[in-house]
Amino acid sequence: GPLEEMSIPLYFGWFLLSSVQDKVRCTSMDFLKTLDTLEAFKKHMTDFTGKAEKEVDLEQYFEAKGTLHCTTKFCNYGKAEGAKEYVQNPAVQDFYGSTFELSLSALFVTPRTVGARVSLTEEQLKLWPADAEKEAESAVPAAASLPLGSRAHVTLGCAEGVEPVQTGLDLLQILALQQEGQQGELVEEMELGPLTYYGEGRWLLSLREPICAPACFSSFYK
Ligand code: ACK
Repeated sequence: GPLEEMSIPLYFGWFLLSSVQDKVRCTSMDFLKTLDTLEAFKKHMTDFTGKAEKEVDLEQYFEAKGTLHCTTKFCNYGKAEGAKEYVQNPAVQDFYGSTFELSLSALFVTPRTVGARVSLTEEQLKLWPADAEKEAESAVPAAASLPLGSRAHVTLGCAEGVEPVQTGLDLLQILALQQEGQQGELVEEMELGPLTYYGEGRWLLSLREPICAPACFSSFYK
């Protein structure tokens, strides 16, 4: 009935504790600030601006999207496929309200989004829907053949007019290229790790030391 549907949230996910939110935002801002000064980035600036002469200020280009979190299941108040089944998953019930340590293993930037890749542990994967990657197939055809958890990310910002659901799709696209054997172009060793360019404005910074982010498994209603 309708009451039952109302108790299902917009989404479930891990919500980064506030202390680490600031750290992650700072790291991401520093990365964007450095990236847009690099000659290699300037060379591919038209990926972002569409025009050769125009400069881009990446810190202004993306807007933040609320509290930092890693979505596990987008439920849309019960209207999304598999939402009711997800709520009934014993792991979801058992772990609701528990704190986890997420490992942020890379930062990525595209003309649409900036985000952090989350590398999930076996335990964390118990909260990951089996079809999360497959659901992205219409946008990223190779998505279904990527390992479970590949889509896990924290959205750090979106370009004007871009919805945050795009961040996970951008990540899947980069991982699909890697899986196809595209190594990307190693641009340089940054302080935080190697920076790789995958064409079409797609940049990936692998963190030499992943950021450990304590996060609470919970849900969001608007
Ligand atoms: O940045 P995100 O992971 O992308 O967090 C937000 C959150 O749910 C609230 O909008 C994500 N989201 C939105 N629509 C979908 C969808 N169809 N599939 C998966 N995640 C989604 C969005």
